[in-house]
Amino acid sequence: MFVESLKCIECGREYAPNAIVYTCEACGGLLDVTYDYSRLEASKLLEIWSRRPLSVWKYQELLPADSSRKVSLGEGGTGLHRCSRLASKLGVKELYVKNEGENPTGSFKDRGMTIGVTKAVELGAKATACASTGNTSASLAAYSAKAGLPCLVIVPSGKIARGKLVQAVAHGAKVLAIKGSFDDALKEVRKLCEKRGLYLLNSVNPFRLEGQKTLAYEVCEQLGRRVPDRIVLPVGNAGNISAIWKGFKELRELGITRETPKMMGVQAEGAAPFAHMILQNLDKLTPLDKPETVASAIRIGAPVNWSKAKAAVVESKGGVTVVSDEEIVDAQRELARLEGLFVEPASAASIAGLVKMLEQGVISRDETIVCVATGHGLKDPDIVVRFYEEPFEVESSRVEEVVGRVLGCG
Ligand code: AN7
Repeated sequence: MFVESLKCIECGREYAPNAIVYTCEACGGLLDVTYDYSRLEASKLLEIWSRRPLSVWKYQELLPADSSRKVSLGEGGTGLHRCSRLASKLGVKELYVKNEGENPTGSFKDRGMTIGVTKAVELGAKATACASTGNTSASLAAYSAKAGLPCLVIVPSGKIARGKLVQAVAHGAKVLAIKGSFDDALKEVRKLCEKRGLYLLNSVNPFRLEGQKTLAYEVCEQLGRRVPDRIVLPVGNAGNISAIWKGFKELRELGITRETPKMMGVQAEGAAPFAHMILQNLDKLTPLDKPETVASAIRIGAPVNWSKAKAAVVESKGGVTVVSDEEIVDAQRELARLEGLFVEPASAASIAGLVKMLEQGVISRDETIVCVATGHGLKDPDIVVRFYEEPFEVESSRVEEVVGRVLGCG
């Protein structure tokens, strides 16, 4: 492994890579995993990688966990789908969707959890824990089961999608539903982890984000060692945008690519503290007390990774936008019906955000654009039932007549 340390992004203090520490003990800043890139040679890496299938662990030289002990369910290697029908509707030249719903538990979280839970095993953790808007808990529950570790998840009561809750229960996690928001749940679980020695696997855990950065390597490879002009993705706790940006920066640092994409974050109207900070050019994030959106995965008022994500947007010369719930559901339906990709509402925010930024002239139509669809549509079936049209109920004797009337093909 080529890991050097865990380094505070605020004050620069360093910690040993095997320390159980989530934020800087001196200043409270977020930690980043650092590597000795000088010992890595691009041509050698490319040669080794060319012999391995597309997956998170393909890139083990740039990961902080021991691949010989990996806790894996076959994560990563998701499709990068060229979306020609949607592109022509939007008048865009080259549009792709990276479909993270193809991961083992149906979201991008699996990229992080395979590394995070492998690390938990390496560090001798007795149990894992997280707070969650749904997908983190589903993923952590599955990887903890695979590792044989007990898992505790705390979710905001009544506020997470059914499919996700069902996954956490199915994999045997202890699920506590607290009265409060995701942000309240995260506060509680952080305290518990400090006191009881549970291993925390929210995205404040620097190891988890290392797994998530592999999306950048995959996109580059799937485009034939090309870098897109833009990456568009939903922002909740702001870990994923930070992780993916790191991945692209590393490829440039290693001399594998020359360019980096502009990172474009999308938030929902009722839960947009990060977007507002960027749009108003503020130095600090002001948390939102009661976030609300149909996209329950990103119903987050106090994104813990805001400072990393701010750097991602600023350094990449990217941007942010805000979309309404209606725009999110419309985008979800469009993607499902034009491209055969059924994604959950938070993921559809990336498409809704693209539409908005094209209208605003922030993104131009001749760019190569990758939207990240972070989770599978089946995670949240209730949204479809609520917002889409009902199926027709009909007596069997009247099927032909009704089909003729409804479909106009009688
Ligand atoms: C589908 O599961 O925070 O900006 O606790 O499930 O990295 O937080 C989920 C987040 C986007 C936002 N899309 O990513 C959780 C949780 C989907 C998500 C996000 C989430 P970050």
